[in-house]
Amino acid sequence: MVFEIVYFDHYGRVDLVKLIAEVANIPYKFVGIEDKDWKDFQPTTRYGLLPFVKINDKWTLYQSIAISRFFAQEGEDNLYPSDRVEATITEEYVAALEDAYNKFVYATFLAPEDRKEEETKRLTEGVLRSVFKVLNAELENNGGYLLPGGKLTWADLYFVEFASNLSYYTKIDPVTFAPQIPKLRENVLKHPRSKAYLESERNLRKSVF
Ligand SMILES: N[C@@H](CCC(=O)N[C@@H](CS)C(=O)NCC(=O)O)C(=O)O
Repeated sequence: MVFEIVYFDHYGRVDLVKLIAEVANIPYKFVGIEDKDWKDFQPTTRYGLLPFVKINDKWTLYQSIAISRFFAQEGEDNLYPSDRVEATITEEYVAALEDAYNKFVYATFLAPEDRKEEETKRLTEGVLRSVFKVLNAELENNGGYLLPGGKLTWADLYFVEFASNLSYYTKIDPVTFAPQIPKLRENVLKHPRSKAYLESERNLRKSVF
């Protein structure tokens, strides 16, 4: 079964989904929609937003976090912990990252031009600072992983991918907010499938981090 991941034909929010699919060894095909085709394509989507994944003929799954969780649960290497407490802790971290990610999207892409600077300041002095501080402390305690025991989870992949989105789309340096991010990146690169993907043409960021 090859899952079809549909997003715009560039780097962005879907890259967490792709990274998890790669690390979890989920077979997928990426379909990139060109910006010029979006107006006609949008009404065919459930929420008017991308990404989505065609799971099978009957089921198309939307929402990047739901897709990421599904792939982490379905695939190899226990990216979604089987222990209920550990899984719930990763849910907390993913939800906290999502709070910050949504504010990053607003400040960077959606806010009116004349408010972007102020919204970016609100982001960096508010939720980004507080969430990255908490997660940085966990990385520090756990040798560059969010959970104890050297276990890579979907929450680590979200953190590393969000940091890359910040570096790619803004002037914000995520490492100033979470100095342990280089250690996390090192750990992510220790996973052979993650390294192979990040160095491949399939990585539309075209740089490892
Ligand atoms: N909560 C959704 C958000 C999806 C979303 O905002 N997608 C943006 C691209 S990153 C989009 O489709 N924008 C097109 C538009 O607003 O017309 C998810 O995580 O999948």
